[in-house]
Amino acid sequence: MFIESFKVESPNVKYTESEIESVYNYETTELVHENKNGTYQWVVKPKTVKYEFKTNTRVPKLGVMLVGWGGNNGSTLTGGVIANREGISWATKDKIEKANYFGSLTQASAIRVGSFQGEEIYAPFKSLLPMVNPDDIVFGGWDISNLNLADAMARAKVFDIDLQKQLRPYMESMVPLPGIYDPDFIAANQGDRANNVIKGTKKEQVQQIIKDIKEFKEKSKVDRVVVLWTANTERYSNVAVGLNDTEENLLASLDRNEAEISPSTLFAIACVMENVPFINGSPQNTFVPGLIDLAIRRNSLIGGDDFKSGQTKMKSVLVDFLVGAGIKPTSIVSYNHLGNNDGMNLSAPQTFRSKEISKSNVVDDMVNSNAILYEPGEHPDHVVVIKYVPYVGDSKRAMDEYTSEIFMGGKNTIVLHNTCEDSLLAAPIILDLVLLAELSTRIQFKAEDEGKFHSFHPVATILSYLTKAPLVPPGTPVVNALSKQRAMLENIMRACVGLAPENNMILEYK
Ligand code: NAI
Ligand code: DG6
Repeated sequence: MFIESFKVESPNVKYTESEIESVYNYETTELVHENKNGTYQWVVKPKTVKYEFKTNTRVPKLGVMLVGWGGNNGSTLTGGVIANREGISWATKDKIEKANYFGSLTQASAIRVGSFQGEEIYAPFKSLLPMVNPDDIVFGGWDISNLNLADAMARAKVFDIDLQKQLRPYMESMVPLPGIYDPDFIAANQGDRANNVIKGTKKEQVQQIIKDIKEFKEKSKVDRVVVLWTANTERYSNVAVGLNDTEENLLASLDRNEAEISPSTLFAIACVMENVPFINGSPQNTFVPGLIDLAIRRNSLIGGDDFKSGQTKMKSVLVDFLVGAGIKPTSIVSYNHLGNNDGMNLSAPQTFRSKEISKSNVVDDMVNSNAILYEPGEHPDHVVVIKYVPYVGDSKRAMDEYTSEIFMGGKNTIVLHNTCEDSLLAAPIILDLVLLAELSTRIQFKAEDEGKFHSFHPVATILSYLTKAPLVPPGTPVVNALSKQRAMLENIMRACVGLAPENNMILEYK
């Protein structure tokens, strides 16, 4: 059965006019490596830590500024939200389609709330905590190409033509602000697009971005702004002592107009200075150590990297399943071709390298979790290939071969072929990223030994379900397995309303 909403009634939960307060017992373990009579042994001690959560229930009017607004993802997301808001339907050769938010964890997935008379009861994911309704988001942003969003949507060739015609009047007046163009960081084949660029030194460019955010906030009368990078993949920037290794060095490099500060890092600096959440949807190392320092010191949310949309999402499910089943993946070969502007930009070796890195490390945690299968340091062969084939446009074709060792020397090969419009996968993920980033800024918590409530760590690991290479604070484990990432997010949200984590034990029926 499906219910639309629910309220928790418990001595541990209080709903006030502006907050949900919950007391939550976090059941965890403490590990000790003990010397008992000359032999070391691991001792695991169950431990309960009392936490208090406070969620501000006043949902702000949210502005979302996209860097790369006129790209395939930017125009598809903007058009998709307008279509939902306006209740647009359109004819295809198959049927009449209606706008939806399929592919969005927050808008189109469900959580189990319990059982009632022998039946499992589910509710929308978004019913857990008050969240911004995506229909109410005001969009804005930057692009190095000056096309208005209606023309950008036509250039992207993602939506059916009947839908494009209906969206055009809403999108014609939306024009991206000039972006920061630095040809050293993206493929040379993007040069023709760059007709809308901010001039000046890097410091002046940062100041301009700050001004843009302030003006957007004022003009669109939004309470909060989230900025998300969905612009071209950049090459990695060098990380070097004295350049960007600390906050001081990064800011000094900015003063010196140092060439090696990438446009995405400049956008991120501007956002951190303004205390505006900044999310990186591309694979490059925008978050150089100095920027992470800056964000931590200013307690300003940063999250990333690289949307986890298709091939990698499958990988973080399939390898988790294989390794979890005691099967040993030994070779993973991932090939894809696509023909959109992203594919064209990735056809340059330096930008491809950024994508190769983010796509290659996504099974490490699963492999490292099972020493019955893998020797220390052993890893499956993992190859990533991307080719640009203009004809297929946004419709990406991904082919994967997983070879594993099974019982008694047997081999198992699984082959997947996945065809899908890339931007239709990415747009709902962008939506989730901005909605969850905003929500997380309204949550405060403290453990029993902490005096004061505080927000989540500014490096937002809570967003990791949505990214290929989750950015984590220094010294924190990276989790790539999709089901663990989802459980983490859902269970933290459940804790905020005093619900136990979903443990799937269903003991009442055993
Ligand atoms: P796109 O090439 O269609 O759009 C990128 C836009 O960014 C372009 O309009 C370009 O003019 C603009 N741009 C480039 N540099 C800029 C700058 N410095 N400032 C402002 N605007 C700038 O690409 P698409 O398909 O929208 O993808 C965007 C990013 O998302 C790419 O980096 C891609 O690798 C990443 N991504 C996409 C996924 C997908 O499934 N579509 C999944 C994972 C990541
Ligand atoms: C080619 O791989 C283009 C990329 O931008 C991908 O579409 C994007 O990284 C999605 O990756 P994945 O592995 O989640 O499908």
